[in-house]
Amino acid sequence: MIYANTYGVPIVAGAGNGSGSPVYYPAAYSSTYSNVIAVSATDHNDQIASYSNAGPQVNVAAPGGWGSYYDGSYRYNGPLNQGQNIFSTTPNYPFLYQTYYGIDVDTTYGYLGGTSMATPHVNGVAALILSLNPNLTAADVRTIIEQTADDKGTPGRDDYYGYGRVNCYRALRYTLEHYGGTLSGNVVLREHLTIPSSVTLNISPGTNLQLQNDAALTIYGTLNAQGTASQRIVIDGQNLSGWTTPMIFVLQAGGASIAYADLKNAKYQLVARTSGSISVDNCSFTNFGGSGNVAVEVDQNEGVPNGMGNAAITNNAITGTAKSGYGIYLWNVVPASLNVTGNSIQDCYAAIESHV
Ligand SMILES: [Ca+2]
Repeated sequence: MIYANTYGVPIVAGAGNGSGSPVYYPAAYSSTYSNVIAVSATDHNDQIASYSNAGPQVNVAAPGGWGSYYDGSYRYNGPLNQGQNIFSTTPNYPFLYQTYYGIDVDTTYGYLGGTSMATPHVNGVAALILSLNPNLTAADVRTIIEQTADDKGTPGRDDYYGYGRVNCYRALRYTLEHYGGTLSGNVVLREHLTIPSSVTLNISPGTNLQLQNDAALTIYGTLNAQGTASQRIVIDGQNLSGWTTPMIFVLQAGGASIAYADLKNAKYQLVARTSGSISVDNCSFTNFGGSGNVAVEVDQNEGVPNGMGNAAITNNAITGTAKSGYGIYLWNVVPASLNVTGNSIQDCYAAIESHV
C-alpha cells in the first residue's frame, strides 16, 4: 500500500463477505492511505448486500450481485438468479468453487456475487477517470468517486454504502468539470458540459463528439480542440437549435484554440463572449443556416468590461444554406488583435458582418 501510494496508484479492495463488520484488510487500509478505496457490495435491488462487510473504512459501494440459496446451496446461474449476479471472468480450468464447494459457476466466464464482484466496477470507473485525466492523484480519484456516488441508506456517508453506490457517469462529468481532461475517440454528450475558469478541456485529433439533447460546451476556462489535417475533429450539434446554447460558448475570460475541426448541425456553432483569446483555424462550419443564425460570432459580453484578447479566425470553410445566416459575426468588440483572413464563406446572408 505504501509503495503504491508513493507512486500515486489507486488500490481498490473488496470490504469482504463476512456479513458485517469489520472491513477486512487490505480494504481497511483506506483509513490510513488515501490511495486505497474500500468497496462494499449492493445487490440487484441496489440495496446493501447482506453478505457485504461494513465499517468506517468503506468508501463506496458497487453492484456485487447476490446469488440465492435454494436446493441446499448458493446458486448463481439458476433460473431464479436471472439479473441478480455479476458476469465476470473465472478460471479457465476447474476451480475451487466448482470442485470443492459445488457452486454452479461456469469456467472461463460466469456469474457470481460478492464484494470481489463489486470491486472491479470501481476499478473500471477509476481507470476511466484516469483516462480522461492521467495527471490526477490517487487521492483525487478516490475523492471523485466518493463525491459522485449516489447516496444510499441513511443520508450522507454511512458504514454500509460509504458515500453511496458508485456512479460512473457522474464521476466522469465531475472529473471534467472540476479537473479538466481530454476527450478522444467517439464521445456522446447528453448534458451540458461546463468547464470552469482555470480548468482546461482538450479534444484529441480524430475525436468524434456528438451533442445530443441540446447538450453543448460552455467554456469559462480553456478549450484546446486541435485536430490535424489527417485527423480532424468532428463536433456535431445534431440540430441544436437554441441561440442561448451554441455548440461551443466561450464566456467571460475563457479562451479557445480550435483547429482542423468540422462543426455542423447547430443554429449557432461557436460564440465567443470573452475577455480571453480565441483562434479558429482550418475549420469547417456547415448546416447552421436560417435567418439570423451564425457560424462564428465574436461578441462583447456585457459582463466582460475589459475588451477582448486576440481573435484569429483564419482559413476556415463556412457554408450557409440558401443565402441565410451569418458566416462570421463581429459585434461590439475590440480585440487586442483581430485577424480574419483566408476564410472561404459561401451561401450566407452575409459572409462577414462587422460592428467592431
Ligand atoms: Ca448514505
